[in-house]
Amino acid sequence: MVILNDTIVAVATPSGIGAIGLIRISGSRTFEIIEKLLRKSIQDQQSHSIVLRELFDEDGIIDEVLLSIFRGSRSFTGEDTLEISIHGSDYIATRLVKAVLFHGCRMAEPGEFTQRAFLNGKLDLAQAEAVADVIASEHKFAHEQAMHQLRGGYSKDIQLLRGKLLDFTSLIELELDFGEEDVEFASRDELKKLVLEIKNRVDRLSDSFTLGNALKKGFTIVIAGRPNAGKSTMFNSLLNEDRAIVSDIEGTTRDSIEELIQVGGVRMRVVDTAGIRDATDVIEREGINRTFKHVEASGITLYLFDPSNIIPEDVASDLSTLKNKTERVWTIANKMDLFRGSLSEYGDVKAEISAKDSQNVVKLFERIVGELTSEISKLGNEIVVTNARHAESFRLCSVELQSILDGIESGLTGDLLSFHLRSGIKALASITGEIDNEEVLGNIFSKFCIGK
Ligand SMILES: Nc1nc2c(ncn2[C@@H]2O[C@H](COP(=O)(O)OP(=O)(O)OP(=O)(O)O)[C@@H](O)[C@H]2O)c(=O)[nH]1
Ligand SMILES: [Mg+2]
Repeated sequence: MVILNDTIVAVATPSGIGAIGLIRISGSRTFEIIEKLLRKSIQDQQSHSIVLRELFDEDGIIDEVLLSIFRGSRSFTGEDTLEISIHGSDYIATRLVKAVLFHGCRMAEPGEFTQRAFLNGKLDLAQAEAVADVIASEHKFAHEQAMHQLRGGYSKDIQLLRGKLLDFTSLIELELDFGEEDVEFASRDELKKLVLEIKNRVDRLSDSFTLGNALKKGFTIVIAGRPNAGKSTMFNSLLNEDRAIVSDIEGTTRDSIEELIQVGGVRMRVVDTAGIRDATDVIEREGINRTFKHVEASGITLYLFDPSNIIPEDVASDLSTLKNKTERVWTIANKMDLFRGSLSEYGDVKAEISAKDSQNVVKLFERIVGELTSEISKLGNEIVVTNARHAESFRLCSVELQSILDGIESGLTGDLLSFHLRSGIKALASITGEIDNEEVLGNIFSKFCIGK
């Protein structure tokens, strides 16, 4: 339960030594409390101004600080706020926080500043969640999506769709008021058209989650294939370092190794694995088990083969094993510096590389990024869903919309249609913030950092 009457304080910068540290205070008593630490008042200072002041507690001076002043609703939280820039010392931060606590502040909960912004109507819930995503973003894709959502994202769309559904609900509920009389204010044909249109949009958003989430978290690419296919060589070439042991002995790699790379603004987790074969050695067999586990969890599995050393039938058999475990498998012919024959018997070979000379390796990864991003744009959304809570709400909404479509076909009564409409609306509304469950709200903000 959030108590908005309290005035809260938090250190917004990470602990340790830094050039500057930032302490935030928000709430109705902000200025009253800071006055207690000042010898020269800031009463006359306007909102959105910065002043240099000395702060004191009973032991004397705490620090020389800059006070950024935000009065009234024109602040991030929508209430009186001070941002105090101090010298970046944990000692000063702790002593200052102690002083304001003494005069009536309370320590902020994680995310409480943002939660206040939400409760005071400065942000909707999807935007508030985007704040956490912006802070957490470590690569271009995650950052772009988070910024987009922070600036409104699909919030406006949702309002619009909700409004349309609500209009129809009112009409249907009006019919119910007429009781016995057989009136139909809400044209079922038009309702069907509208619901179809909205369902289409909602489904596309919902579908974008699998890929959106994978891209946000770091898309996993697993390099698999028989021993000596050149997997570790490719892995090293990609990282530009001698990360994995390479040798011409079959079964060199036993344990999987993974590293993070960035290509075209997308972060990827690349995994080099133990070569697949019927191993007799216990440890090697365990390594191969791990290979399959990684394949199962992969975004894309790159199946590497050396055409000079494997017949097409064996490639086909490896591919069918892999495709039983994961959806996307790309076949890659390696050691093309040695091979002079034709690859036509090997099925759909996505790329021809020479890992040893780093030929076409980066290009292959750029192509992967290209395909992933074009898949996203094919979904036709400006923005993809990267938040699991939103994805679930879209899915629930879609289920209700389907019930309406089925209901229209089967001549479902108005009261039941209205029930499904209301449930669908509720699912949409929960994305932007109409949530009647305090626990859910608390849970969302508890994942934030303190001071945000
Ligand atoms: N000519 C040529 N040799 C390559 C190429 N890629 C890898 N090799 C050689 O093939 C041998 C096996 O390479 P690795 O990278 O260890 O193969 P691997 O697939 O990791 O093998 P395991 O770890 O045993 O599963 C090494 O001698 C590499 O130098 C290539 O593109 N061209
Ligand atoms: Mg290897």
